[in-house]
Amino acid sequence: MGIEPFIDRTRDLGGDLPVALPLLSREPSQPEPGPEGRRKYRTVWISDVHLGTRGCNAQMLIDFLDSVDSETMYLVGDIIDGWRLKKKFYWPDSHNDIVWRILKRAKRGTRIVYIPGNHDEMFRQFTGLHFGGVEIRRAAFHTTADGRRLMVLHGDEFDAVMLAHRWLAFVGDAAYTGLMGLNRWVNAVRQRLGLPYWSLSRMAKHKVKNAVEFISRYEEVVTRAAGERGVDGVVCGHIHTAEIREFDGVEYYNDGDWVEGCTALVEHFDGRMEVLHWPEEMAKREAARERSEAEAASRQMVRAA
Ligand SMILES: [Mn+2]
Repeated sequence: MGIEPFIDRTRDLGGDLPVALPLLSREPSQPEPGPEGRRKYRTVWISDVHLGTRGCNAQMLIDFLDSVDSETMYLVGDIIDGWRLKKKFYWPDSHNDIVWRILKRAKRGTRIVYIPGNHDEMFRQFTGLHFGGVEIRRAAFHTTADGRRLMVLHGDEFDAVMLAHRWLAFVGDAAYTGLMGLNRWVNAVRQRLGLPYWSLSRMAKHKVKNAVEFISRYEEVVTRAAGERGVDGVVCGHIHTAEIREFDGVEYYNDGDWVEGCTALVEHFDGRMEVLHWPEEMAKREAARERSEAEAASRQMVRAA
């Protein structure tokens, strides 16, 4: 089955903009450091941030945005969780800080393409429009530095095709919310103990056979559909599982999420693609800082002796 019927599907979504919009003009609560000294990539893809929910690891995403820059940035859906916001308003300053940083980035000249997902589908009605330098698209085509053509879409287009959507049923239900709560609690304790972030749900998913099968099937369905479309690969999000793989010569990229794994997909200036696991990047940076501090201390000791 091709992707076309899903992309061209239009729906009457009504006019319910998230209540969060008026907050965008506020200054950030955490001042943004200057863009100099950031790691620069040609392209960055992030998705499934779920702003407006407690599950969002906002602090880690702020750290990512303050450490990484790119020429183009794709927001691959489920950035703001409109479903949850409608039920219960939850919008801490850190979530505002993220929106502020993204808009600031657009102002500085980064090309930002926002492809709404199923949780922020209220933005799909604005497809083709620009807001504060952010382009809203239903899907996009990206050409890498080495000339590969990639189709970029959120990925919920395939929910209807995935007949055995056991994992998605799980994602939607209370068990998932409970697991996320446990994940937050475990990490609060770990942080107090000075331990790095660790994703409980990521481990759980790898242990549950059904989840593993679902993810693998999803990856294949999406990639085959993209292959029929004649592109070299596809970039999506939606299933909260970062991955780089290939099916019959067609590439599959998933940028993961900022609820569980805290990952981004990046394209280097030579076209090489990589998944950045931000908790690991933060731990590496912390270790390097400790090492240099220890070296400085030992140098001082030598000097004193
Ligand atoms: Mn989604």
